[in-house]
Amino acid sequence: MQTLQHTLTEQFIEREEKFNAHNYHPLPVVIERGQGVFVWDVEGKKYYDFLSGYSAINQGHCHPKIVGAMLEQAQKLTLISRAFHSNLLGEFAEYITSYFGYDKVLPMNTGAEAVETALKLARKWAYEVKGIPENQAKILVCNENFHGRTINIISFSTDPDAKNGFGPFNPGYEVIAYNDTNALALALKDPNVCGFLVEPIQGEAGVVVPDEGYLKTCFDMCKEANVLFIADEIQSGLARTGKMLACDHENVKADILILGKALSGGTFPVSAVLCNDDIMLTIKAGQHGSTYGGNPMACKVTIAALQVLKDEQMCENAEIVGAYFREELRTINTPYISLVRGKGLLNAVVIQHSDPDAAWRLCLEMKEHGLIAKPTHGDKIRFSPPLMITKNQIDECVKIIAKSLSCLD
Ligand code: IF1
Repeated sequence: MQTLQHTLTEQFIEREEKFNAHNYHPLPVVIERGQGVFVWDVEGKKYYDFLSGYSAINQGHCHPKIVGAMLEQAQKLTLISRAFHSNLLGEFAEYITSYFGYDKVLPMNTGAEAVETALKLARKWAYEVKGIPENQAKILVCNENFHGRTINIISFSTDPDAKNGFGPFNPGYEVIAYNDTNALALALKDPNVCGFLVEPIQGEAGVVVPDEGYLKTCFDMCKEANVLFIADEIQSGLARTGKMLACDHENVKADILILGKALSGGTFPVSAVLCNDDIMLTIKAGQHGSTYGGNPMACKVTIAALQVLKDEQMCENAEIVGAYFREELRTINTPYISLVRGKGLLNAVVIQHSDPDAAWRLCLEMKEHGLIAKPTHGDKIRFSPPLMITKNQIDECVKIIAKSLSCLD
């Protein structure tokens, strides 16, 4: 019978593939419910979620305080647009600016939109404050970056999959090597450079942690050159790496801070750009915006999501449990893990095997044992569970990972 009748999972996947674009290659698991560190598939099987919606679910699935804030506001007012004021935008703006220590915030929705906003701010600042000649501003970015998927952002991507076939591309960017202060020093010689956009830890590249001191040195060099240090903390921020921001590990306060993902605890798209008045006030009425940016639900949900990070000490837990997790991973006796790296609960392992599909096969096997994770760049697997995961749960997860590795024998 099983050969004729499709499983429930197969039915869901078939329908999705028939009607939805094929712009992803997901693991064959169909999730219908989540709570905290766990999700359940349509067959009722329970899993540890080791992707956390690419770090949007730092606070865990369906956090009652975040969902509660959303439901309460959804029954009152969802959207009014920025054509009018809402009673919540000021409260949100005061809360988030004092939380991160900036004069102003500009709310958007997706991460890519927030990155675009930061780039626009840097250019406006270049012309109005720094005095760069019109249309000459240049922004430095890093090799192997990931900042989103708009045509402008992929214009400076170095990933052929993300970029190829979508030209023509936008000018105004220069790609330099990541984790290389000499490359930055050289590029900063151009007086038309106005900004340096950087991920404190490169996520998509496979959780690449730069050398200690890199961010601080870059920041100081940017200051010296009167260039804005722009931190994309969309993935690395909001307690993920054991500090509220990954830049906090080096006491760097970015000139422009970009946040997204976990800002809404995975409920719906909320992003934001923070900076001081000398930069933010270069954008005037009518020069930038978004229909949903700063909507009342986003305001309420974001305050709740940020509050949960502090109330539940998620930085501390990510730091302690993350270090424990890497230690335990390194004790696994296997020839197939060549490297364990990361910070806090943003981690990855590099799989070493003659089969180029080994990381994918391992993810399939872990799924069978109740843990879902996804390979990136072929041979790396990202391990980034929700931030309230406990040491006991980590013990169980490390057992699952260790047991699953035998599928590669
Ligand atoms: C996809 C990665 C994660 C980001 C940083 C901006 C954005 C992202 C540092 C854009 C988004 C996501 C998007 C998702 C895969 C993904 C990802 F593997 F590509 F790198 F998280 F690890 N800056 N990252 O990581 O935010 O517009 O998506 O809200 O595009 O497939 P967005």
